Amino acid sequence: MESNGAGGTQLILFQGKATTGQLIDPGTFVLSTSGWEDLTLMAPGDATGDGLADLWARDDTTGSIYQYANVAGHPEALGDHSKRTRIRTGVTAESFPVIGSSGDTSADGVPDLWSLDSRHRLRTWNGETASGKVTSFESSEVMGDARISTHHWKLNEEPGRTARQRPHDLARPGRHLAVRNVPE
Ligand SMILES: [Ca+2]
Repeated sequence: MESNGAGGTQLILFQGKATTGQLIDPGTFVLSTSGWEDLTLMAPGDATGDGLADLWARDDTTGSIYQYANVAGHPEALGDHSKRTRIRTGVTAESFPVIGSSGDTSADGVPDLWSLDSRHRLRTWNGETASGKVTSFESSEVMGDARISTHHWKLNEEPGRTARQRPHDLARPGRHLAVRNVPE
């Protein structure tokens, strides 16, 4: 998304070039020349079952989330406001300041949505499909609270004891840390 030079915003596509790994091949496409103000863009991957990457956009004020379905050979469909479909309501920027999609995070093959809400909790919404296309989401689930650590070391135990926190909880799976309080 960038300024369109007339006080608005336009949507740009950077194409990847397989031989160099660079994102410009041979240039950029303007997919849509206006109407991208106040939208947060998300990349869910393929949300419509045709193998092409689609686009989601959240209207930060109303909280509606729209799906812009890609069309083979016509990437400008990703910027066509007239053909977008609304797949969620009520996810406003005020209540859900940070929002995004990392594709399918629930391992059912359907892309999902995540957010850090205004109370700093990580929430996810599992995508739901009709005829192979995302049309809605399940109710959100709270996955964690960014303000509270899930593990901590107890530093007030008696000397010579192993820490009560099992070491592998804090290390990578399969790695064991030999952590003991130092005897006096
Ligand atoms: Ca999913």
